[in-house]
Amino acid sequence: APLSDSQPASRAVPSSVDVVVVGAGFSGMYLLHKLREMNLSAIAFEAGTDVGGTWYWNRYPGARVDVESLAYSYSFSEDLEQEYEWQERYPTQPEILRYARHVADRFDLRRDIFFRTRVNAAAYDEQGRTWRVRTEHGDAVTARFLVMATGCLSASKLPEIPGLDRFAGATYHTAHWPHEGVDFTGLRVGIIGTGSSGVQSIPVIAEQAAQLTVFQRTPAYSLPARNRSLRPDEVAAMKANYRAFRQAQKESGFGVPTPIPTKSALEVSDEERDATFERAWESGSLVNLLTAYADLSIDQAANDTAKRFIHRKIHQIVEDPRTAADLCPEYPVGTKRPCLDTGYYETYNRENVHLVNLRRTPIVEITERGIRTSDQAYEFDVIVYATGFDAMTGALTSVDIRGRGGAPLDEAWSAGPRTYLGISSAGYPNLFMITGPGSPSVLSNMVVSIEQHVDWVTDAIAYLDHQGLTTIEPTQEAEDAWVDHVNLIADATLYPKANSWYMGANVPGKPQVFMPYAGGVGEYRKTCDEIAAQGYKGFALS
Ligand code: N01
Repeated sequence: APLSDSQPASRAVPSSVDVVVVGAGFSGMYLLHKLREMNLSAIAFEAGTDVGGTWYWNRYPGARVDVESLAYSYSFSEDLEQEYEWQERYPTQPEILRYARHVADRFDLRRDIFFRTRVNAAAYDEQGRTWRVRTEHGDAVTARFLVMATGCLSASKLPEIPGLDRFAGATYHTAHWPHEGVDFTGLRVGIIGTGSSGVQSIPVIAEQAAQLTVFQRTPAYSLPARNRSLRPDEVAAMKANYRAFRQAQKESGFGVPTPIPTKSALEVSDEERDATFERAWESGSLVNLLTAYADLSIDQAANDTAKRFIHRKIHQIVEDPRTAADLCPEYPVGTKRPCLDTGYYETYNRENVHLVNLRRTPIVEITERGIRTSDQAYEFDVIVYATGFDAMTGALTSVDIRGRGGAPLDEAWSAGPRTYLGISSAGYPNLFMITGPGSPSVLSNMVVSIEQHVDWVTDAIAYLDHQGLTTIEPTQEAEDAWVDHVNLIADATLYPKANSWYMGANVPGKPQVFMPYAGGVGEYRKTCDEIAAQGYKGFALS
């Protein structure tokens, strides 16, 4: 049955609370639950009409998670963990949204969430030591703490192409998909973008559309997901072993337990390496590929072995050699987010699907009837934009956040985001970000990173209250040192070698810095725990 949306909150926005949470995705929901358990008053504002965040907005056909359901789920409630029944290895967007809605019902979260309400502005009041938060509806609320649970991939982005609003047909962005779905039957469809959203939706749209033309600027590395229904025996085994599994997640590099590789890709024979890559390819797990050898993410020659393996796969699957060549990426494997697909490369063997390589023939403009490249005019009934997000910072800087002295956050971050631990920023006392830039976030199983941040932030608030303190703010020195540390780790990897959204490269004018922390979830957690244990070292408390 189609999911119906939540009703708008019937009560008025309170004038003051302990904590304002912005966003009711996986972060905001767990935060609300946790804060209530601490007997703090908290409300959340959510732009959507229901909970779920990413899984509320991204309803494009074929949308799935690329971390297994039994791992991509909350660990904070053992009852939830034991009782919830996942259906698929890699669940679809509707299945994950159903889970989010189940969590909201189970913990009665909706009564403190104001849906259809975007936060416009938040200003720190130095005298009162509070945040004044304003919504698009003109409501204002004062809070001791402000937590931005706004997600890393939530500020969607249209391409900078002339004529965008000239097109007479229908247009859709993958992150703003109509709730009732789109029927492409018999239509001529153009899609721009071949990141994860494009790679997942292209095979599904191709099955419906009369013709599908894919406009590709940069090809993606994609592995077959090998999705399937979960077997009762594997679910039972996981449920019997969940505590140990969760612990292993916390200590792992990506929030997904995998053996730590010790060998170099260059020290083994070609046969052995091919066999290893083949097992990863067959396993349907990105992490298995990225951790197949110890040096894939740091050594170009090692990485080239994985690149050649995937190129070979693409050429084996895609029948037209020119299309196959166009689908082969040149940047190092893993330096842009790799994709997990269901029948992606195979889709290019369909008669009704055509690939346009924008490196050869760039888009010149969108016209009333379609898309014009440097060598051809294409006519469409529908254009789909799978063009991604202003990642990691977009959702934060689009709110007018003012810290000490009225300093706007987007100005403080004009040369790239500056945080301590990806959780807080100097000049912005009592403001926390969940999975902010400078934390592992997008390089990890998001749910693991979300839970860690929510636990850390709520512990910090409890600590302050227990000590009779009111404010927490990173020192400039601690923040500078953390930014240096994040850069140092990134520079030891191949990540900066690709024009990725990790680098801000997809947004014209955005400063090019590698935003997430690449040192791994386990290491990062240890650092955060040590800092807390030392009385929040690097933070000024008062
Ligand atoms: O966005 P993207 P996405 N002209 O930025 C192209 C997560 N996610 O929504 O690479 C032409 O990756 C752009 O080209 P280029 C996951 O973390 C996960 O697909 O900039 N093309 C690129 O091909 C993912 O990484 C899942 O050269 C233009 C595409 O549009 C992240 O979200 C599923 C263009 C954008 O790709 C974002 O994924 C979906 C222009 N002007 C998303 N501008 C899972 O499976 C942009 N492009 C879990």
